[in-house]
Amino acid sequence: MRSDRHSTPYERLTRPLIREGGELRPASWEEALDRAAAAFTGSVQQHGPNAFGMLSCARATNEMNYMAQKFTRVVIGTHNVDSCNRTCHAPSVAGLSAAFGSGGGTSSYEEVENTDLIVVWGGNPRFAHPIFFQHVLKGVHRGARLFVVDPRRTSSAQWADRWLGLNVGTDIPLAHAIGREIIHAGLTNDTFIKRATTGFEQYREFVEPWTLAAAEAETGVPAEAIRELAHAYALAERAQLSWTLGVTEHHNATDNVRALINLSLLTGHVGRYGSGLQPLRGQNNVQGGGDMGAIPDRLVGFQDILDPDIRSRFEKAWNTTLQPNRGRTLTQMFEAMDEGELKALYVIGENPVQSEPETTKTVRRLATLDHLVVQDLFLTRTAQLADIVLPASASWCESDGTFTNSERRVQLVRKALDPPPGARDDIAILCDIAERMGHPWKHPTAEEVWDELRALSPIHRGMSYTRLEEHQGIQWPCYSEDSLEPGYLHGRLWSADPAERGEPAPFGLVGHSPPVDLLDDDYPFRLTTGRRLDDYNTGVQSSGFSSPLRRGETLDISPEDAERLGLADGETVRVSSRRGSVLVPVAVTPAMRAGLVFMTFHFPDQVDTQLLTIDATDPIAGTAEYKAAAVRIDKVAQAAGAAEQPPVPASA
Ligand SMILES: Nc1nc2c(c(=O)[nH]1)N[C@H]1C(S)=C(S)[C@@H](COP(=O)(O)OP(=O)(O)OC[C@H]3O[C@@H](n4cnc5c(=O)[nH]c(N)nc54)[C@H](O)[C@@H]3O)O[C@H]1N2
Ligand SMILES: Nc1nc2c(c(=O)[nH]1)N[C@H]1C(S)=C(S)[C@@H](COP(=O)(O)OP(=O)(O)OC[C@H]3O[C@@H](n4cnc5c(=O)[nH]c(N)nc54)[C@H](O)[C@@H]3O)O[C@H]1N2
Ligand SMILES: [Mo]
Repeated sequence: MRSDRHSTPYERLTRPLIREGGELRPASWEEALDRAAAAFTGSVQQHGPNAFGMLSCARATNEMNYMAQKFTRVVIGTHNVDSCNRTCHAPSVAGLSAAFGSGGGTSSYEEVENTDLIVVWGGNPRFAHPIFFQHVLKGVHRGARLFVVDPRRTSSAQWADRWLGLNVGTDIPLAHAIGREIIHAGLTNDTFIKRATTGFEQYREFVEPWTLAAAEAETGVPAEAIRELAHAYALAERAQLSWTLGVTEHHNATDNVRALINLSLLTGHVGRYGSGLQPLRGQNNVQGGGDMGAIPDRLVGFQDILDPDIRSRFEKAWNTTLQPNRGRTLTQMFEAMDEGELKALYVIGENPVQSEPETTKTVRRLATLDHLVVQDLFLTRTAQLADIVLPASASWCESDGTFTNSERRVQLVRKALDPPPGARDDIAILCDIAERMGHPWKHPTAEEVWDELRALSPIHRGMSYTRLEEHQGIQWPCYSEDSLEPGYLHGRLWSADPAERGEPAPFGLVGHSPPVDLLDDDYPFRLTTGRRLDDYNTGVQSSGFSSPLRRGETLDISPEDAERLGLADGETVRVSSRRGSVLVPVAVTPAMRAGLVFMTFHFPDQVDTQLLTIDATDPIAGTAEYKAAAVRIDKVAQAAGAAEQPPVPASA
């Protein structure tokens, strides 16, 4: 591995660490596990189980996530378990659940190749979901039209028939205008609306103010382009609508998701082969983590914690008593630290110091804990603040288990490498702590864990390891070992038989609410944050190599703005929000529209982007508005070395 000057490679952790006299020092496994168990036991005795929080790893296997939530619910006795699903697609799950009763994406990838229209809304799959994007391109080669809705002219947008470059945070006006246009042009699917939905009349009235002209004024998208997308979507025989964080990382994200779902209800583009809704999940197993119950309101297989019958089944299986209430989300755990109500946090494979908005606030909150235990591959910024650090193996290559992708397909992963000496399997670590806390869990194999959980989860019941291998992955639901369901969900909505059709899907009446961090004369630029191809999230797993495309962090800015501010490519500027300020070189690129700037959150040693972001959160899902900060840009004296930056690629 070569190192570039923006990021140092992280060394794999091979020994547990314990904080003593303010410093982390190496410790034996025995000592570290004893300490962790004593810390949690003491905390529960002193403050009760609800002062404990678990962040479970969305990169780790289903089996590990099942064990992490079982540890939280059985060994500790609380439902305070969550993951980075909260920072990305919790609003998709909430919105889809409100409409259809379950939170999964409705179609399989293959359908994208066999559809007539693909809408990629607020996502850049060319960079962030390259496998999905291969399916999109196959669809395009077979004649599907591709529309991309994104404030930036992204790399994905460059493959599109049409790019709708909207202002950040104006997705609801755009969706409502599309809906209104479909209604006014008489292109609704009336049979579907009548049979499978409720609230259409109210929706029709609700979107009436969003004329094409009104939407153009608010969104910046020309009326003609809105009209074109409306007609293309409604007239397509089959259509796929896919969205990601441009829709969900907002203070009103669940509303955004509802506004998009409305369009599928108007046209009947859901519940049929080739037509559906696809929120592309972020981490390799964030879908699975939620499915496993590593969320505060559901048990494995999306079973509601508030349902007494479901709880009693689990109480019997686990020989425990479960609280009859929901636990805290990740967002609520951090808020609870402010009140002194969360005292112990066990973080397995998450790096909140760098992934949460407003770093200074996050660090201040973590400092209120009595115990912070971090189990990771590397000494992350979060681990550096821990009292106990436990070195884990990397599940995607060093352990057996299963992952679940965005099309709900469960796939086996097999151990390909031995972990470095000293690192241990996540499940084994959890069991070793559980044992010290009076729950003598032997080290189960991944398959034993899987068989335990599928006995408890109807949607996973039919997926034995043997079958998963045989079919090269199986999509949920899979109710029995001799059946396979179709790859798309909600086919029931099309049934002529009301009993079979079940609950209709309600239209969501969601109003427009602009980003919380308002633009004004002092903070006139809209900063949106996201991803680049070479850079993975907080950088822990993708630091320390150089590539011709990689120039470290940059503030991407439009040629118009660069000229107006007199900025040359590579020149360092000071970027300030109402919360903090950083120095960063600019990259002038035509992918950006005037008034809009972009950064990742990948190079904290060079630029700590999270000093700028705002922790305004969606009230339903708890997701932060990472996609919309207001910033100012000031010229500073040229920083040494900044002019030597390689030229920026022309796409984003
Ligand atoms: N290479 C790479 N791949 C990754 C990751 C990575 O770090 N690197 N991370 C993974 C994870 S955890 C996730 S969740 C996914 C995320 O995948 P994506 O959501 O595709 O990635 P982002 O770049 O965060 O955001 C997508 C787009 O939202 C647009 N956007 C910003 N504001 C708005 C808005 O108001 N409206 C609309 N319509 N669009 C807006 C941005 O311009 C951006 O192009 O990627 C996964 N894949
Ligand atoms: N400004 C801004 N901030 C954002 C976002 C944004 O778009 N803009 N996006 C948000 C999103 S979508 C996400 S998902 C979060 C991501 O935020 P995090 O999940 O906090 O960040 P990652 O870098 O993905 O952290 C992954 C950690 O998991 C560890 N790990 C990997 N595999 C394993 C394993 O098998 N076992 C164990 N024990 N550890 C493992 C890695 O070493 C690494 O430290 O960031 C959020 N923050
Ligand atoms: Mo994510």
